[in-house]
Amino acid sequence: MSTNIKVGKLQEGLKTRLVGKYIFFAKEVASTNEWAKGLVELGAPEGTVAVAETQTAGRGRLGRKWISPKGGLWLSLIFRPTLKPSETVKLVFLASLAVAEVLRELYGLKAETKWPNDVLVDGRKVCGILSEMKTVGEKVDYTIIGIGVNANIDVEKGFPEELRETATSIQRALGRKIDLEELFRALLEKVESLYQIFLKEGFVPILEGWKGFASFLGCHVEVYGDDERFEGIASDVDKDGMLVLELRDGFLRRVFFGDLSLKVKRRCV
Ligand code: BT5
Repeated sequence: MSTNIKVGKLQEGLKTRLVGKYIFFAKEVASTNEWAKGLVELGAPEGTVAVAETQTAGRGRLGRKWISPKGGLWLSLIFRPTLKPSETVKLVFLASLAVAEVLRELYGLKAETKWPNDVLVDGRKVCGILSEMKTVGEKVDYTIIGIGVNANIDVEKGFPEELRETATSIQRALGRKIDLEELFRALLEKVESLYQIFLKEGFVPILEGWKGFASFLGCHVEVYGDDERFEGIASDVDKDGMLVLELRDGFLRRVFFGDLSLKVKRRCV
């Protein structure tokens, strides 16, 4: 079993046609999303994957930092479906669903999806997704989906203090390390099968699968960004990926999948 990434093993037995046909591996990069952008600009096709053992400038949304020590799975995927810019969020749901399903199937973890871009285990963030795109006119030229999974990370040693309460890792949840290449391959296979469903049947089956793991639905939540904050019952996520929030006065507010985050405040109904 390899608990560090061995480049020769990444593609061994990989059962995909598109996702991971070309895999670029580095021991260390600034950010795999940045790297993948460079690759696509050089002509890398859809399905190309960039994966690194560590990132020195891993990033989250709005330029936030993503802590990426050795032992994690830090990767970015290149997609080029025909989408409008507002639709690329659908690929974030697809990636979160893929991660949640793989964590359940491979390790029996009760992984949950949380709007907008997290996967949780034991109520803590085990994975974050970052989508970035290039548009040409009204169309998306390409989308990079960055996936960061805290796999073989000792949370006490590998993370700064402020993350130890809110973040977790597969290692922490299972009490053992896992085979990183096996996780990598399972994730690519899951992404490919969900992407085929998405291309054939659209977003509905992806969203339904994602909602099936979304335990925050029905809960009293707080939604917050840099300069806004509001509360309500998370009653649904709609077909555009917007959070439907029931406010105290009974009105429904649709919250765009943007730069906001969500915190569960109280028990769910
Ligand atoms: C995200 O942003 O959750 C998106 C993370 C995407 C990371 C992947 S790794 C491969 C690819 N290359 C990149 O450069 N990025 C992608 P956001 O929702 O903005 O959450 C960021 C916040 O999560 C930070 O401000 C921290 O509070 C917290 N955080 C940072 N590192 C973390 C980690 N490893 N695990 C859990 N939480 C973390």
